[in-house]
Amino acid sequence: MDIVFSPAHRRQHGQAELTDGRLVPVYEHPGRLDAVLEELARRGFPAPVEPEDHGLDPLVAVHDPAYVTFLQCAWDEWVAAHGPAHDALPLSWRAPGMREDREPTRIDGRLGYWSFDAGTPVTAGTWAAAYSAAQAADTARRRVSAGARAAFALARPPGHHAGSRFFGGYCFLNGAAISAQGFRDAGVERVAVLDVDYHHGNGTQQIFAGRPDVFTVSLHADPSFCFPFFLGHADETEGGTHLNLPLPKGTDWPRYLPALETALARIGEQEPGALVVSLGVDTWDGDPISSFKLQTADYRRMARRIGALGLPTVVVMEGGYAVETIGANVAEFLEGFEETPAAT
Ligand code: SP5
Ligand code: ZN
Repeated sequence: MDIVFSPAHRRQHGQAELTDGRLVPVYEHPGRLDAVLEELARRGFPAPVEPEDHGLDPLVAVHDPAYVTFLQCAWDEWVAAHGPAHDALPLSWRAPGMREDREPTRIDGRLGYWSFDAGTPVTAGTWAAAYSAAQAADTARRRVSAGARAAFALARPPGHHAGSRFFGGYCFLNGAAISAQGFRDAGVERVAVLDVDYHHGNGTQQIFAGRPDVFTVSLHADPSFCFPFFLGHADETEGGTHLNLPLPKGTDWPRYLPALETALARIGEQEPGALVVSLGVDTWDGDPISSFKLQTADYRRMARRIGALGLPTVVVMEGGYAVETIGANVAEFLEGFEETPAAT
């Protein structure tokens, strides 16, 4: 499997996020990807390739150009207002009854206008890193469009919480959505996105809501008790173009598998021409911010089933915060996928 990786991911290294009423060191940090890279090399995966640079076009195919411009400028605006010592974090958002049609001019207000949480620091390198991750997802998709069975965008910051007009949940640009839209623009009539990250893929759901050409599915911790809290319930079907499979605290493989089978059956019914997988391994038993109980060997089982669809597939890295096992969990997934043949 082709692996697309850019060292520019290291430029996103936030200082702190707001968790449990405290500022704590960020969970989403460069060491995550470096651990995956090391484990893949140890297991003999081919050396990764760097992303091609296709400019802003793949980004603005799924994100509002005004949002993309904001991301490019946010750090400089923050430094002009507050200096560079601390990361930029939003602290105020609009609620129902407040104005959505007036974008604030001051950076503090603009951060809230274009985001939905306080856990996603904007840093000096955020744009460079998020841009490289978006290009990695796009390059992986181009490899598959050119005939590869599958490709893996080993990229960060992750993307599935980022919507057409907002960042949050450690995400700025939605690589999975960029891949899916890329398949569409390359002529694939129907694309499916399968999101197996522990958290609901609210950005991906929002970007493709109501689009019969992109069927989106997310398996995740029930938003009744888990971030992102305000989307991801089973009754959100977006006119039949989306499926949410919320799962309870402590879900283990025997309880995860039936939901995965449901997701795969629904995807199969759509007869898509390509698949994008949002691969979060924060479903692992022992992840520091999650509650599921998947074991390392379960990722091989998961990937065998996903691969059995036989579809041209882009896998995009999302969450997974247990640095000691993130590499093994991803490697098991990729090896399991590679055991499956392409459909003929
Ligand atoms: C891509 C992805 O996985 N994003 C996840 C964003 C989750 N942000 C909220 C984290 C809340 C962490 N609470 C940890 C409690 C530990 N005591
Ligand atoms: Zn997650």
